[in-house]
Amino acid sequence: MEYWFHEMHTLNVKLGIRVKEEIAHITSEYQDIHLFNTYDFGKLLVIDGAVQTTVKDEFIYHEMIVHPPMLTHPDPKRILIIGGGDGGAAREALKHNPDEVHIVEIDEKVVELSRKYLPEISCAYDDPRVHLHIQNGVEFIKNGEKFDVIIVDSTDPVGPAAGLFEKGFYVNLKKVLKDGGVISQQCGTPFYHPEEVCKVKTILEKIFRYVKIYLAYIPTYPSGMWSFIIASDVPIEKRRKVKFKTKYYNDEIYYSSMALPNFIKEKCKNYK
Ligand code: AG3
Repeated sequence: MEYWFHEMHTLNVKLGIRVKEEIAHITSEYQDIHLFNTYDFGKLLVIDGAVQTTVKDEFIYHEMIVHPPMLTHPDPKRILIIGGGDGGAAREALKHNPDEVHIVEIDEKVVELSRKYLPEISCAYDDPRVHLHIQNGVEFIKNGEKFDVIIVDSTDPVGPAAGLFEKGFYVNLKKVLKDGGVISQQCGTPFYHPEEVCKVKTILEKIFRYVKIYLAYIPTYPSGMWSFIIASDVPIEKRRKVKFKTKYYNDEIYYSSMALPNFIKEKCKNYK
């Protein structure tokens, strides 16, 4: 019998990925987590029915959520990742030779499962510079420790991650950013939900001097068109070149990913 994983992208559109086997299924305190082995995308991590990452296309998301903010900062040494329990963002951040990378993940089951079954993504945990905090990100940043770059690698803005898309969170985030600090966050699909990224942009513009939306193409996410946002009080410029091998990111992509189609620009212009 053929076995397919489906994610509903809208009420009338769904993505199907043919599955070889289910590796694990855990209902944690916060969410429902599945790990599948699939034919075309390798291992697939699903939370509450939404694709989080696959071994085949995770490089696009993880390189793009990490390298633009890291290369905007002149010398990022202390990095905070909020969410990102699979370790993929930390793996990319380590390539910039920071002193410390702190991961604040609310759900220890995501970490356990990723460490056990997704070593190609979670390998960052073996590095002594990586520190894991099992805690709610909203609470963690109230402790006042400061960082050069903060990356918000969360699930969709519903359920446990909803608080990571609200003004109060961003105000506190800025308080724990050192001078010249830079933040990035994943902001959903601008094809189906341009209002989500425009909302975050509007909030961030009240808090930071420079804010830019940027895009990447992620085959297993709704519509394939994905948005991220970068914000800082220093101009958003590429201050260094990458010194390591990348599979998606390159120096041209730093700027080209920030070139937006008109439907997003217009949505954001009219967003109140
Ligand atoms: N976090 C963002 C996943 C959002 C996908 N949404 C969806 N499929 N509806 C990914 C975490 C990877 N470290």
